[in-house]
Amino acid sequence: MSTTLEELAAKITAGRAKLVPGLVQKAMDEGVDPLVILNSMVGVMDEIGERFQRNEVFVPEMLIAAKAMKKGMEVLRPVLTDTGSAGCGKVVIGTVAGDLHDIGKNLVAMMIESAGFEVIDLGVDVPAERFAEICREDPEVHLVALSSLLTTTMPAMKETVALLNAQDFRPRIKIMVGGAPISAAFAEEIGADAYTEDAASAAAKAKELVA
Ligand code: B1M
Repeated sequence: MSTTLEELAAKITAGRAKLVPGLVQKAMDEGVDPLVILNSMVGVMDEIGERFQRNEVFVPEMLIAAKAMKKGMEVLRPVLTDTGSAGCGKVVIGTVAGDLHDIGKNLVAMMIESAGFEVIDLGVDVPAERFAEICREDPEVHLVALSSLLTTTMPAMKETVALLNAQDFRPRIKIMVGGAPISAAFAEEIGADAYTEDAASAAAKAKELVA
């Protein structure tokens, strides 16, 4: 008999979005740690990415699985972001221009929020100037968090950091970057202040940067 997590993985893979929230809730009711549930769902996306690379699934399958995972994250969100406070200041987050991936960015936003920040989420495919505009308009923004999942959008991340680095407000903000193709070396090369590998370390780094 399959466990709830196995059933959850199967439903995400099949893109059965309506069934996913109930299974996430069931796993929680059975006492499974929410972080274990989250990691299990992330593992499903990794598996789908590998199958995509082997031409075993295509964009529509990736898309429906992503939608199903997002439904599951809605159930986990209140559990993972239980502080509700905004004592650490404001963070602007977004996926850079040309890039539509938002699951990782949403996770980073959730973790940063639960670390006590107010998060302004600009969404996906965000032009460089939009990040600059928000920082210019809101003096309470002290951190900009940029996500990129595609090697082809790494140049957009570079352009965004370059634009932010050229602004008068630059001394007031820190810039943090991340996403699967990003590395600490790339972050340094483009003039960002920090790189982190995952959502949990992004939240810890955010606190460190604005302390
Ligand atoms: Co796309 N896709 N995709 N995709 N997709 C990848 C990224 C890919 C690796 C798949 C593969 O080939 N194995 C590949 C990129 C290859 C490359 O560039 N090297 C790829 C491709 C090629 C594409 C298209 C070009 C496909 C096509 O059209 N031919 C296309 C591009 C569209 C575009 O953006 N312009 C495309 C489209 C899509 C969908 C729209 C169908 C869908 C996204 C839906 C959505 O996000 N709403 C999708 C999906 C789902 C994936 C995979 C399967 C899963 C991504 C995901 O959500 N992972 C992905 C394969 C994979 O990642 N294994 C793939 C789970 C998520 C929790 O992890 O986002 O890595 P991740 O986030 C992590 C860390 O990276 C980090 O923390 C997060 C959590 O711990 N992190 C940060 C992320 N941002 C951070 C910021 C930080 C710090 C850490 O600080 C600010």
